[in-house]
Formats: sequence, C-alpha cells, structure tokens
Amino acid sequence: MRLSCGSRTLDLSHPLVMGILNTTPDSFSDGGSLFQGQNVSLDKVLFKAEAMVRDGAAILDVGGESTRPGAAPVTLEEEMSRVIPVVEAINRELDVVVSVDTSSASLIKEAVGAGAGMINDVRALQSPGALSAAADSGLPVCLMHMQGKPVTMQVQPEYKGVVEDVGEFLLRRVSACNEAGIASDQIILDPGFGFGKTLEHNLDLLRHLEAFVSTGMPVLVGFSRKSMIGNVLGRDVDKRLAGSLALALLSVQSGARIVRVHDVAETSDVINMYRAVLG
Ligand code: 7PJ
Repeated sequence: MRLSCGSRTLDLSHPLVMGILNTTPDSFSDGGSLFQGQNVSLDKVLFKAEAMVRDGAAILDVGGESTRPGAAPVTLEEEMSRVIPVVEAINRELDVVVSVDTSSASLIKEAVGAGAGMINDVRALQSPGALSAAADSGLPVCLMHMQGKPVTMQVQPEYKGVVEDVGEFLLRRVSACNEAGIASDQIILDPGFGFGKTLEHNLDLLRHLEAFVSTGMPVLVGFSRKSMIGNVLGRDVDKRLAGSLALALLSVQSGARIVRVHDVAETSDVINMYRAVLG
C-alpha cells in the first residue's frame, strides 16, 4: 500500500508514526510550547520537527485549531497565519510528509501551495468547499469521525452501535469523496477517538478496529495522551505515556497503519519491536 503525497510517497506496508505539531496556544497537552510571546516560533517548530523526524516520524501533522473538548473556535486568519509558515518551513528544511490538520477550504488551498502532502480533517471534509479543495489538491485525505462539535461533543455522546454508526458515517464520506474525484486509494479512515465518545465507545471502537481495517483503506488512530487513557488509569495528561504506548501497540496489532502521537521516539520503539517480533 502506497500513498502519493505530492512530491513524496508513503509506504504503508508497515505502520507509520505521525508526529503532532500543535501551533495552538491552548492544546490540552502541549499548548503554547511552540510559541514565542503571541506568535508561533519557527525556530522552535523546526527544532521539534527535526527531532520528530530523527526519532522516526514519517509524517508531521500541523494544526492551528484546537479541537479539544470545549475549545473556542479560532478565526481563519489566525489559523492560516499559524499554519502556513510552518508548513513552508518544514517542507523546505526537512524530508518528511507534512499533513495539515484543518477543515477549512481556503487553508487546504494555501497549504497545498506551501508544500503540504496530506489533508487531515476531523470534520471529514464536510465544511463548505473543503471536499472540492481537497479533491483539487490531489493529496491523500484522512477522514475522521466526530459526533457533534468540539465545544459540546463530550456532553452526552450517544450511538445505536458505535462501531456500525462510525463505520457508516465514514463510508458515506468515502462515497462523497469518490464522487468529488478522490479515489479510495487516497483515503485514510479514522474512527476519531475521543471526539464525541464515552470511554466505553472508545474502547469498543478499538476492540473492533478490524471493522475499519477490513475496508482495505489505511486506518489512522489518534489517542495520544487523550482522556480515555486518563479515565482508565486516573492519570493527568503528562502521565499518560505508558497508556498511549499500550494503545499504539494494540492498534497496530489490529492493523492500524498510522499512529498519530506526541511521543514519537517512544512510539517508534514500540512499532520497531513489534516489527522485529513479526519478522
Ligand atoms: C485527532 C486529530 C485524531 C485525527 C486531533 C488531540 C486532539 N486528527 N486531531 N485523529 N485528534 N485524524 O490531538 O488530542 O484522533 S486533535
């Protein structure tokens, strides 16, 4: 399985690590760490990005909008001014696929010009114009499931059956992508851990990850430091590494191809041990 990401390709014959680069001042676990005063520091970003690539990240996911539960929305100008210079700088300085974590059509268009290699949308390209902007880009897209909106999504999530409901949603978005001209071999599926889901919903999705893997489309998972780990272990966000690594291993064993994480070096070690045992 290969993904064609603009000038670079990703080989998905083994699991890959996607490193999280949050250019937001308020992300739940690493908010503001890449800032100098009010602005994103490109020096800090490049320092961190370089370390992540050295530690084994094949993809860096750059986001400028915090989607943590209860987060306030940002303006497009803000998101754009945070993300675009970062995409340009990483693309210029490092050999890595840059993914842009956005729902906005105009940001997608700008990001393509800045050298992005993948679109990662927690709203699965449902925002106005996003689908056609992504199709025009020719880049792979990650479609994520979310119930509700970030501000209220954790208030009272409900499903008939979470695995079936999430699966049906994602397949509907795949059809919409296909109709817009995005081929299935450029689509990545993500059940969206923590996005409008209780702990039991999240665990159920992970127990049945094969349901998504069996579509033949690559599956991306993101649970790094999330509250599902805090809920099980009773640990604060800075003490969730072991829990995150356990879930990373379980998910690659179930067939996940991309693991979106904060802790790249540790996750790469887990995946490399897994691959060594697998032979
Ligand atoms: C995810 C994401 C995820 C994808 C965020 C956080 C919250 N994109 N963006 N999947 N989570 N595709 O990093 O905890 O799970 S933002």
